[in-house]
Amino acid sequence: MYFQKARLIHAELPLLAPFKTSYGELKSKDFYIIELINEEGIHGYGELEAFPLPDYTEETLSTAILIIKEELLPLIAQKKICKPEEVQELFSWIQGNEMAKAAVELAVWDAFAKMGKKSLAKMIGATKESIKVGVSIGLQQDVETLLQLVNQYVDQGYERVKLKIAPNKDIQFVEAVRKTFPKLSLMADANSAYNREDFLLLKELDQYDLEMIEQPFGTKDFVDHAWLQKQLKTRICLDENIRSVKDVEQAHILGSCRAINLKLARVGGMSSALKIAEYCALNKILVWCGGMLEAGVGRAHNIAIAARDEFVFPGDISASNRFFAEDIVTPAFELNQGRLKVPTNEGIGVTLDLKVLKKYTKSTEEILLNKGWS
Ligand code: OSB
Ligand code: MG
Repeated sequence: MYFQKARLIHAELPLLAPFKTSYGELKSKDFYIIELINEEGIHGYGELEAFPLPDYTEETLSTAILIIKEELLPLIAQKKICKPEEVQELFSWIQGNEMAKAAVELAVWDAFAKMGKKSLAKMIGATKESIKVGVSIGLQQDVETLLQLVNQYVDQGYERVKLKIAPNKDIQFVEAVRKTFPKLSLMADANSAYNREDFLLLKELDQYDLEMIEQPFGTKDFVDHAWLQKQLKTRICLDENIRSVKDVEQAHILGSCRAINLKLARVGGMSSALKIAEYCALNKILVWCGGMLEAGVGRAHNIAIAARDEFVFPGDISASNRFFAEDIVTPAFELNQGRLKVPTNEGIGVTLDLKVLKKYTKSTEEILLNKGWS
């Protein structure tokens, strides 16, 4: 496959409510859609999921779009691509920049699935027709507001609830939710807000029958997480630490965690994610699909991988209306008895809703890629 043109669509969707974590707050979802068009006129789509600030990981929207324009698209432009697995190799000399790589690589996967007239889910070996999903709830002002929200999401059918926690917004909040919902599948995500000195507090969380505690320590703290995991009965789940299958191997050998939040964007795309899912299944690490407040294109990619057999635990893949008044794809993703349907149409299985997209588009840039193929 030769790609002839790329289109970079910069859009910003307002969030229905601000999303607050231990490191900051988002009021809107600012993102790019990377559209690649091949010689047969097939369009592949990827979503650039980096955030505006380098607070979740090092990348930002501006650094990622720069890497895409200056490094990744020229690599794509120079080469006939015979299968999507080649892209990871093609990009491998570039250190880091996983979200930039993923946005382009996932567009290539979509194009290949469409060329083969298969859904992306089928193409990557997924078998499920629908997937169980959970919801991630940001930090709230007070316990009452949080309880109301949990109640609302449980009523809507979400089977698993993740609470963001941060110093002084932890035990009290987790305890209240656990008391009110004794049977709920519940977990907490700290986004690196703690360190070894918070041991007693983290040990206290051990009593609330949580599914897991996600990323309590720093984004490079494999040893500290291993130290903590040995002293907790609750699973530790790593998110920010994991950028590749090598990181998962390191975590496994050190005993840093018993679960992995797998995000396509954070690990550089589908090829890397598939390796991680397989490694986790083989080594009995619970692997599940995380989220980045994605718009519809990113959400569609998440659903495809979450439809594989390794993913038994509900992902952070809520319906489009959990975050947005309207989504940029059609059909939008709807919750049905705690599940989302896995699209069966070709590729990601949804198409851009151009009317909605246009309303939220800030700029569009077209880049010609046919500059001498080899
Ligand atoms: O840590 O998983 C996280 C959102 C933005 C950045 C990091 C995280 C999250 C979430 C939301 O938890 C997951 C979702 O998209 O539903
Ligand atoms: Mg997380």
